[in-house]
Amino acid sequence: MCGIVAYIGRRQALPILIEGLKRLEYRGYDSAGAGTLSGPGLQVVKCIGRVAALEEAIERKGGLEGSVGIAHTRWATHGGVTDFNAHPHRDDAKQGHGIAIIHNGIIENYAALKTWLLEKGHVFESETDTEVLAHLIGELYEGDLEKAVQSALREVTGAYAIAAMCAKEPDVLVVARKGSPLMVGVGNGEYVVASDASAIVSHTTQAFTLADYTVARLTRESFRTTTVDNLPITAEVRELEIDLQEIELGGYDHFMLKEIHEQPRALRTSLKGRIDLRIGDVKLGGVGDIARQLARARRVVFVGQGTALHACMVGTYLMEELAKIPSDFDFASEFRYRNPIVEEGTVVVAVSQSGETADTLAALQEAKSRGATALGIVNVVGSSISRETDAGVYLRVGPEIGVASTKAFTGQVMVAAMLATFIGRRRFLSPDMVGHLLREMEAIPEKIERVLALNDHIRTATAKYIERENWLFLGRGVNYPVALEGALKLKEISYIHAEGMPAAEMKHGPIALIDSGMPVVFVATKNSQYEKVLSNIAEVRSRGGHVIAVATEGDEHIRTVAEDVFYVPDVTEMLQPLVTVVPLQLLAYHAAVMRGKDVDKPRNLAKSVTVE
Ligand code: UD2
Ligand code: GLU
Ligand code: MG
Repeated sequence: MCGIVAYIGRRQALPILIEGLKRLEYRGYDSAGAGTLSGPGLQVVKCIGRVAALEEAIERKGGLEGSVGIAHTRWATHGGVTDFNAHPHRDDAKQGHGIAIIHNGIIENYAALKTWLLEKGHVFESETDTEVLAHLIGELYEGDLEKAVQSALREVTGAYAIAAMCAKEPDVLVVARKGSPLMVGVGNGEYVVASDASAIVSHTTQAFTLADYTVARLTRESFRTTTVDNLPITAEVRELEIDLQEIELGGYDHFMLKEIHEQPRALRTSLKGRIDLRIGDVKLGGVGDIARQLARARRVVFVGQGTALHACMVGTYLMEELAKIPSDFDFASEFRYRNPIVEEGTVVVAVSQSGETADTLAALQEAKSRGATALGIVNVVGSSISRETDAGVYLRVGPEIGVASTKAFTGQVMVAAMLATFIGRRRFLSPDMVGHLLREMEAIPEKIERVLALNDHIRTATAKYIERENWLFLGRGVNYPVALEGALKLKEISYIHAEGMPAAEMKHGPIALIDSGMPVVFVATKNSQYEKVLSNIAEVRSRGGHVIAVATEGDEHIRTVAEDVFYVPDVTEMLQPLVTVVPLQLLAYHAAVMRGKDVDKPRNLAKSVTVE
């Protein structure tokens, strides 16, 4: 991480690079830089801060000329956030060949390589692993950039997406990847390379994704792809499926707000063609071929991180309740390193919006190597996780730009619900029960629309507590992950301290935190645990906490015990997270806006976490 844009063509590169970086801004970063090749040779400008700061720095230097260029947003892993550590990095300022590279990812063996290069007399300007790779390419350069990149990458372990250019070969751009995402847009006499499609679609909708260990050599006229061992491989150019409207704000103040409001439409698209009320069944093209294998599964393990982990947790409730298969969830980062037990009949489901989450990808690979059936619940088509899985189901919720995940969460829960119903139908669920579930699923988008209508009410209620630095979010059963998600949303964008937990757990310690006026958010909808939640509410009230409740429409009693109530339509218990999470998304959004925070680009966070 975090963002790469590169261009070779007949136009001036700079405006295309800057526009691309802005499209990738949502991924989160701490510094930015750009370089171009032109008459005077290689020029590089880089600095910490926003892309806007980079634009100013470039202006001060009198611009960047040339129709070949590379640009980068950095999310520092090796070396602090400084101008020197920003990319592009050069092979060697004094004795180099005029090579410059940008890199996303981590070169794990950079220290050994650096020692070797230092012995050869190389002088480094930064503390990054990336500069080591730049010098290595320079060291191995014998007049052919493509060959030098291939040779260097054969020496490297870790993850990378890179773009490289060389003043001695002003009409060539070389890009490569292993582990970190990279895509090449194929235009007319030009190529636009980027970490994801959002920086490409305004130029061309034809593109190919690089497979791991692939190097692409691009000139204005043509391209070729090879492995790092220089074996030719074919790249499949296909039509990109996103349109520009999906990645623009369209009148909303922030992508997060736009994406919260997109949920009804996104879920309709996700459901489309996948549920069949007529025959009472779910049709999941992505897992049709292994339906029998899934029906015989002995255990399902969901793995993910962050918001996706919360969707995993809901997934276990759904899978046990609807498919009656013992299910667990785990942080992918924990699963992969704890020598996980994978037995005959274990299905591992990797959940990730981007499909690039490094820990989730690695957990999946670990599970596969131990014989698990690997499924993916992923948004980005063609992403690393979707390619590593045996089968899976795409969310189809459209690109998610806001760093705080919203529509991907509801998309993941909806897909998990469809998957559990699909498997359940092949085990114990009768067509009638399935029919009931499918009608409930179909009604969800309209119910979310009703929750969205509460926007102003939620803003007003949030304003009352905006000075508060500590919040609790409590829920039970299938709404317990929703409490965790509500707390995560609040902390990640407003930097308010919030904790989520099962409502009953409060008594085992956290209740000590409750003092007069502390906001405590309960998911208190009508379901099998409603009465229990009411008791927990009473416990909070008697200690002076302010109760904010997400409750079922028509529940008048709740008004007598909660300061603020956000009413959501009645939904069958197992699907409640799809509506109960929405008021909590809006609450977090308004809290962040009121506190003057940068909602779409929260500090220290990245959209797609491609490092461990
Ligand atoms: C597929 C097409 C859709 C339409 C439809 C017609 C794609 C992406 N989708 O949708 O455009 O033509 O068929 O029936 O072309 N997969 C994984 N891992 C994952 C996610 C998906 O392996 O994490 C595989 C999945 O097993 C399937 C393919 O990707 O082979 C497409 O998955 P999907 O969920 O889009 O499938 P479907 O049938 O809804
Ligand atoms: N590891 C490199 C660095 O720290 C690249 C980080 C990134 O992917 O932005 O500079
Ligand atoms: Mg996240």
